[in-house]
Amino acid sequence: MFSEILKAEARARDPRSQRARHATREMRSHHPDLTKLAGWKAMRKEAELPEGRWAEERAWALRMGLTGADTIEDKSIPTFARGELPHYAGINTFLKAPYTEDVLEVANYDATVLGIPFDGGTTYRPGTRFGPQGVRKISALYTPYNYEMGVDLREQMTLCDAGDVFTIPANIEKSFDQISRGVSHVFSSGSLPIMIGGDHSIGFPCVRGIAECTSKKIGIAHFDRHADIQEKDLDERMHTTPWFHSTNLPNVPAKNLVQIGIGGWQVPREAVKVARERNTNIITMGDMEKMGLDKTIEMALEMAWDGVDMVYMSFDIDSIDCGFVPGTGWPEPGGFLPREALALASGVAAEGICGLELVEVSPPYDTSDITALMGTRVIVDVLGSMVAHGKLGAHKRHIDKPVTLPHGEFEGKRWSNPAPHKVGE
Ligand SMILES: [Mn+2]
Repeated sequence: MFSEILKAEARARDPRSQRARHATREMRSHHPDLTKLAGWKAMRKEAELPEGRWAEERAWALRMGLTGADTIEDKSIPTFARGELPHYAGINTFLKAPYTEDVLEVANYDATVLGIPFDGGTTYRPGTRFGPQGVRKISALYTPYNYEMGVDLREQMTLCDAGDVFTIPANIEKSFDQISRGVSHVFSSGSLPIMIGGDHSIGFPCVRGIAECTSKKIGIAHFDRHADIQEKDLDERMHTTPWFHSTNLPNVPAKNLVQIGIGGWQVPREAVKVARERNTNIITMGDMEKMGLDKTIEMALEMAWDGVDMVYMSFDIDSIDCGFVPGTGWPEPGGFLPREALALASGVAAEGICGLELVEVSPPYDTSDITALMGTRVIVDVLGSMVAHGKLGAHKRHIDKPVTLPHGEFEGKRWSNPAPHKVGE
C-alpha cells in the first residue's frame, strides 16, 4: 500500500505527466462560447467608460484634504480622507455624494438623495427613523461602477445628498406637510428625487409633493408584500394607507397603480376591498414565478404607463423575503429573492421614473447591515438602469407647475470665527 503511494507521488512529479495535465486544463478552460457570455462583454464594455470624473475627484481630494505624507507612494492619497476612499472612513452621505447643505444647489445635480427619518406611521416594529442613516452608512461600501450593467454613475450622471427632511416625530400630518414640501422643492429644481425612508406612510406625501408640480398624470409601480391601500389604520394615515390617499390625488389614477409581490398573511381585508373598488393591479409573488421576470416587467410597465406621462417607483424593502431583510417593520416570509427584486426594479426603471422611494429599512432590527445594504442596492440599481437606458432627466419636461419656497435671511457661515486664528501674530 505504502509503495503504491510512493509510485503515485513519483508519477505526479514526472514533468511529462505534468505537461499532460496542463494541456488538459487548458483545453477545458477554453470555452468555445466564451464571447457570448455577459461576463466577457462586460469586461470589454468597461474600456469604453470615461474616467475623467474619477481623476477629478482625486485631484479635488488633494485640494480639500492636503497632499499625503512623503512615505506614501501613491500621490493621489491625501492627508485627510475626502471623497470615495477609503471606504471605511469619512462622513457618510449616500455613496459619498456631495452634501448639498444649501438645498438650492440640488438644481445642479441629475438626482438628489433625501432622507425621510420618520416612523410615526409604523404599526408594529419602529426604527425606520434611522433608515436614512443606516442606508448612507453601508452605502460607503460601494463604488459607483457596476460590472454587468457597464455603467459608472460618477462618470455618467451627477448625484448629491441633500440630507434629511425635518420631520416631527409625534405628528403625522405636520411631517407629511414637511415631506411634500421637501420633495416638491427637489422635483421642481429638475433633479430626480430619491427618498430614503422612513416607514411607508411617506409614500403619500412623497407622491403629493411630485404631483403638485405638474399637470401631467402619474402612475405608480409599487413593490411590497402589503397592499397599503386602506383609508386609515389605528385611526390615522399610517404606513398601511399611502395608496388610498395618493390615488385620491386628481392626477394619480388608481388604474395606474401596479402592486408587485403582494401576498401572505399580512394583507388586511380592508385593503383588498379598496384595491377591488378602485380597480388597481396586483401581481402576486406566485404570478411573478409563473410568468417569469421579463413578462412581469412587461406587464407592470404596460399597466403603470397606460395613459400617463410618468411613473413613480415605491420600493418597500419587505417585498424581499424576510430571511434577507430582517431589519424591517413587518417581516413576511415568501418574498422576492434579492436578485429577482433587483431585476424587477431595474426592469421597471429602464423606462424611466419620476421619483423613487426606498422605505421600511429599520436599522435597530437589522443584522450586519444587510437590510440597509439591500436598500442601497435597489437605489443604485435603479439609477444604473436609468443611466444605461438613457432615461435620466426624462421627467423634467413634465414640470409645468414648479414650486418656489422662500429661504431664510442669513449671510456668512455657521460656527465660524469672524477673526480666524493666525499663527505667529
Ligand atoms: Mn410592506
